[in-house]
Amino acid sequence: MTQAKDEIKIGGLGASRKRVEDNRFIRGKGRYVDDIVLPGMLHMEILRSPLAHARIVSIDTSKAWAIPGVRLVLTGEMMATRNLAWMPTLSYDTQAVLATDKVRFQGQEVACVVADDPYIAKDACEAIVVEYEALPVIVNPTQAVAQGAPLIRDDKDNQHDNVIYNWEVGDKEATDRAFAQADRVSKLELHYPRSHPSPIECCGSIADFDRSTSKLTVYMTSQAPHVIRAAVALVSELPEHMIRIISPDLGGGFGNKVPIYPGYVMSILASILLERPVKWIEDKTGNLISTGFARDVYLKGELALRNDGKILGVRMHTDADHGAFFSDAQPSKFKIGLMHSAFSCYDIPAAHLTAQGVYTNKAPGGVAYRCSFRVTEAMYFQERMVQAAADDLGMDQAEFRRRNFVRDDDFPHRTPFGFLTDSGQYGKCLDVGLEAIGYADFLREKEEAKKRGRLLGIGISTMTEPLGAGNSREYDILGMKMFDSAQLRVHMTGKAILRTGAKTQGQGHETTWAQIVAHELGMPAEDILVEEGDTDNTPFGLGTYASRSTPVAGAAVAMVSRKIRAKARKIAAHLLEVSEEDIEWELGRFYIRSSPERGVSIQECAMAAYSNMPDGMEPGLENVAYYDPPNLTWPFACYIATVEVDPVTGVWDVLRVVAVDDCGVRINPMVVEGQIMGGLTEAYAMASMQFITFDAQGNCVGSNYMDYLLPTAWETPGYELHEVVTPCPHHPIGAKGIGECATVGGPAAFVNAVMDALKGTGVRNIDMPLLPDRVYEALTKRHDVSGAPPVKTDD
Ligand code: MCN
Ligand code: CUM
Repeated sequence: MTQAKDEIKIGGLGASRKRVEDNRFIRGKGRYVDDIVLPGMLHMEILRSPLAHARIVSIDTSKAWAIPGVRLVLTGEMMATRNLAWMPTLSYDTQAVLATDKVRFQGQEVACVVADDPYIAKDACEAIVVEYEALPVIVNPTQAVAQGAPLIRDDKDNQHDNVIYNWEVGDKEATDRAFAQADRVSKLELHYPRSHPSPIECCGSIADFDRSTSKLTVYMTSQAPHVIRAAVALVSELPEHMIRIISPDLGGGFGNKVPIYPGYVMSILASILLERPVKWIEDKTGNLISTGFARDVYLKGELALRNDGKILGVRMHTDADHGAFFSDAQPSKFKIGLMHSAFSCYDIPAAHLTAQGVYTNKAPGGVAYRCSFRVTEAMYFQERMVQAAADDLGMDQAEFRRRNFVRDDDFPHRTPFGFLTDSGQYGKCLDVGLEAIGYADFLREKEEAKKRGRLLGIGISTMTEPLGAGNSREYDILGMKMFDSAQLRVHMTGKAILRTGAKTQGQGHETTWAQIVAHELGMPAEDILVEEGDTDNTPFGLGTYASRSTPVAGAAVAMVSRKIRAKARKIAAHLLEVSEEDIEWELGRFYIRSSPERGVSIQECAMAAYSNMPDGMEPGLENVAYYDPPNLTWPFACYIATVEVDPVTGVWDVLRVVAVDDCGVRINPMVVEGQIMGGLTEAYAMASMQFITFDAQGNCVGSNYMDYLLPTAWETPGYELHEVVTPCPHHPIGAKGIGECATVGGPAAFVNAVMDALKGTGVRNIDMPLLPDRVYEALTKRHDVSGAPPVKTDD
């Protein structure tokens, strides 16, 4: 007799199953792009521009060609003969693969060398002589739109200034009316500085074109291999079925590995020209100065307030610095990503957002780094504005939020900018957080401390964020609709292989997807192998970013499992010799309703699918599901930090951090907690120490880990995690995304805490990172401190 399975024991939903991928990672057995060595493989290195804006007068490659072991030297001029000097970006712009006319940012790709080993290639790059004629440099949006500003994109026919777009959303008239009725208006100006995902593994690719089969195989650090395959097919004129993109193990992505970079394109062309595999591995500085920047957005925000604390309306204007090419990977419709998800957790009658995007002489970027398309900026701006408004009204931070929250019985709720949120318990999350931090006690302690000259502060950040694009009606990238997929093949002996269109970079999909199958089919999670990242062997999907894997691919995993179960039910009826209607399901087992002791396990059904199927049934137990979600998922988070600021030095220490996350049903609580802790650490890093900016000449300050700091265990504060569960009403297992919540909501908690400590000094804002000298300047000079470039440098 078979028995229903204990879900936690078999590693199903809610089991804190150890991550199966860690078996190989902690043994040093991960297989990353750079671990792959192909016969006859050559190595590519890139020569980058030292200047931020300059005309290229000449490039002399003769000395490089003369170095023994050099196989190919590519310049923009040579790329142009193949129509590949420029490539399309994921935001309908163009980006130089190798510069032809001008260089437009420091670190831009100017030439590349392919050689027998990477050292020869590097030496040969240094032997290339480039003559530049320097041009005036633009490093911020104000300079970009100033009278007489040099035109950065003179390569584009209809581009007469440095503006990329003007975009707006919301109801201007209604918002104007709300402001006219307001008792007071609270204003704030902020800059969310550039930051960088800086995964441990940089970007890289190995292109392997085989002339005999006409097949192009590319091993690539990509979070979205299927999108890359389609893009390569469209640009290269190679047929799509002859392109195979393989993303092996990734040493973190964090958004850095979504876009298409020139290095990938050059390695592909080099392999086609040389008919040899060509490997390109970016170095750390190359990674930091040229790929995958995030943020760099300015905000002018206004809240229309009633004296009782009700927010009547919100106005936001953002200026986004996109660098020299508009290369954001984001849904086509939304020029400033999902910035308009701001204020979604608050019940605000009217809102209007305008956005302008500009070119500057900086590396392209914007949307990357745990952001779900600019949601990171949206929530930072939101929560800084909310704190400033509460202070302006003289109201308690927590009470002001509570008064404006969307209530539990108000769902579905239309947000001020038009999204539809469907579930949440915002007040409860806040209560859990306040209770955990001991809010009232801390406020008393703070007042006491103040009398003795100590500056304590508490910062709250509450937000709901949209994770998991699509639906496909509204979300597409370059016309590719956003949905995802899963394919499940159950073998004869009841073991299975699951493949999805997503691509894990460290999030643990190999562990958690198997748990969804275990939940749906009652097979032990350890019997399910999960594979992702090889476009030849996985169903089409849009990849992993915007925390879309659980909301979309994860849903597809549940749906394909249900298809398998439906077929297994027919087989069970056949085995039990009853009609299908008489069959009941419990975890891992079908049984006869009228005699529950007579049943068959899912494994027995699997065996029968290959050995004893009913007459007329197609053999095998295999299926695929494509999933187009009806809506985004809307997790909620409440992060609270307490700090102490040293008034003598401006140094601030984190005392405690409390996090309350509601990501719906948790597949693997341990993995979720890992996501939250990692995200909070990134939030703390951005708030406190990460500094990547530019001087007036466009030199990137922060191009190495001496200047751009990653927090170690030593600096990282401890976190106290709490959970609230509001299942997602439309997701098959009730899950919402979690991968970015803490990075998105975290920064405002830290900054708000420091600003709270400075309350009463008249300082409204210090831009991130809150370096001690900035805090000190604000404290002593009693003015706001901006972190916008250009920074002063010593020379
Ligand atoms: N999960 C869960 N229960 C939920 C939600 C999620 O158990 N209710 C699990 C999932 O099964 C998955 C993990 O948590 O194993 C993250 O799931 P999800 O929120 O769906 O996010 P994605 O898998 O789509 O990951 C993307 C997200 C993004 S966009 C960035 S950026 C980021 C992040 O994940 N990059 C990361 N977290 C990262 N973590 C690591 N280690 N490395 C990165 O590069
Ligand atoms: Cu925008 S970083 Mo994640 O979405 O890959």
